[in-house]
Amino acid sequence: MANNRTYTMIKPDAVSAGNSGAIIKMIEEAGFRIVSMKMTQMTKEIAGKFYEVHKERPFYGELCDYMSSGPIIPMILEKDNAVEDFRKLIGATNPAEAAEGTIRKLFAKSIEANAIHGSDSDENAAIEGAFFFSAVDQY
Ligand code: RTP
Ligand code: MG
Repeated sequence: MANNRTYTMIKPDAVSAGNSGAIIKMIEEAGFRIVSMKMTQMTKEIAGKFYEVHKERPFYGELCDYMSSGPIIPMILEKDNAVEDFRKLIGATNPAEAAEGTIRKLFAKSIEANAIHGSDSDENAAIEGAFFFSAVDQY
């Protein structure tokens, strides 16, 4: 498959714990090229927009509070089979169920504060990347 892209963000728990560097190293060692990267913080309203697809789920309010509680590091990544391979690298949503050696197994604190995000489809990767980065950043 040709090179394609996914969207990720290192979540507030991993940034505040000082694990960003170790996580970025794992991402690069797994063969992903960092296309775009920055540090920023979402307001609760912006987190609400980003997670609008989850608005009917019981954890939506808490998730938006949590994701706006501190700095995050959004990135666009490139690799062949990027979306699927990145979901493998990060592991299951719940760190208790994440495979050994995955980013969430190593760094996640809980099912909510689970260190990192990974897009679940090519279509969502494009939507999520464009939410955080303008066209000129996505070189
Ligand atoms: P992500 O979108 O962050 O890559 O995570 P995911 O696909 O593995 O999980 P998803 O179902 O999309 O959920 C989005 C995020 O919501 C939080 N969550 N909390 N309290 C709960 O039961 C619960 N379930 C999910 C997590 O931060 C999850 O990553
Ligand atoms: Mg998801």
